[in-house]
Amino acid sequence: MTLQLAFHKSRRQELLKQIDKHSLALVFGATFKHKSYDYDFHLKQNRNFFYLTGFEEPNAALLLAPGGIKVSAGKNKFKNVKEILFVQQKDKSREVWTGKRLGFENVNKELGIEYGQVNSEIMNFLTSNLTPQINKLYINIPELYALTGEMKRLMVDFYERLFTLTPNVHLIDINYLIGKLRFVKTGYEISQMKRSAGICVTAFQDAISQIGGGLYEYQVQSVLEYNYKAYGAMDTAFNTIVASGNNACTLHYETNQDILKEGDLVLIDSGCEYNGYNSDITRTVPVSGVFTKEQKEIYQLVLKVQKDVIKKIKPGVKLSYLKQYTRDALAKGLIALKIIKKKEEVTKYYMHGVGHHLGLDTHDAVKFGYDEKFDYDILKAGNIITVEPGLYISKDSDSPVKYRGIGIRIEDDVLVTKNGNEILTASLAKDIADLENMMSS
Ligand SMILES: [Mn+2]
Repeated sequence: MTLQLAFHKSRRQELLKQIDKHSLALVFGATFKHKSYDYDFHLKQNRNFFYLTGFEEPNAALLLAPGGIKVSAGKNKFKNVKEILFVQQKDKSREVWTGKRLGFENVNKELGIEYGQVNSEIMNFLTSNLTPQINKLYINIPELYALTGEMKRLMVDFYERLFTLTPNVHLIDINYLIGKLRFVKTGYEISQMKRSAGICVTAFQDAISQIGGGLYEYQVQSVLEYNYKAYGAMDTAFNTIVASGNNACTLHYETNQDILKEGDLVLIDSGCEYNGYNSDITRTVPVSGVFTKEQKEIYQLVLKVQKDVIKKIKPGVKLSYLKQYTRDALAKGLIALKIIKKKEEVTKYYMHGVGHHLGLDTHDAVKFGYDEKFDYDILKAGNIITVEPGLYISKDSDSPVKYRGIGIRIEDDVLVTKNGNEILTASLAKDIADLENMMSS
């Protein structure tokens, strides 16, 4: 069994431990989403389903049964299994158009999942195994209601059955439990995240070294995304942001249609997805290759806060503390530069948190909260988070005129280790002198 398949198996085993013995758990994979006329968006496998299976085909579902399910094991023979993967029927004529299908016969051999069945059998299995002894049913409920195509048709009866089921069975959303597992990354996951971060760094180095006045924002984007693919990342982690000048003050600017102007800064926030795992980097650099005095002042403030926050990261530290620290430190700096008078005004120029968990999702779907009553506020070894303070002084703001139109964010990906942390994106320059060198060569 490959490292990756062993990882997915270990995740199923962990989840089986977390759910009630008298329960069934059903996790749906992704189905196609319509884009226009007769074509769909590129299929994005559901992240929780991927976490448990590594299987990339649409129209699949995983059934977990801690108490076991009796399945056929050849002529007049039966066995008990805890994992069944339902997959698309093999179909030679469809496969000519849409590619090879694994087929239920190959599920065990190819994925290491105990038992495979064709997806049209889901309702049969549910009906015969939802016995009176089963009192909990775990489902990824949002995905159940977002099903399309053949899976929707297969599950229509189930929607109606829920009316008569729910008085007897606790219906529980399983995404919460999987999110708990995803909070701490395994060794295998950390190795994938490092690879993803490495590709992202290489792409940024190439893009930054090509920046100059007259380029369009989308051309910078294309250098990044070319490199992602060229180095084996299958996808972008999210829509790439290349925001020059005042555009940087729109936090999720992603139209990328403007031209880079000498004298402006350009903020680049982008990431790739390598084998399912995401990186997320932001760098802000001068279009001309040299920072102006005012740009330097704001940049140094953001950079110092970013470095100080990273120094504080170790197990036991609260994310809410890091967020508060960032806000206070940026406020202090803005007061010193006479951009604000009172600490509370910092939210005019800094309106987001300091970071987020990162993994199979860019804003990783793990149990998460800045509220101190959540345990998940406390960082643990194996967490991977971003650290991304920023300041956005829009043209329309009432700051001193010389600072208007400056938007800066600096973001790195950080692994929490036993004794501190490791910056996965450390090899990408962020000090002013290093960036200016990189852009002049
Ligand atoms: Mn981010």
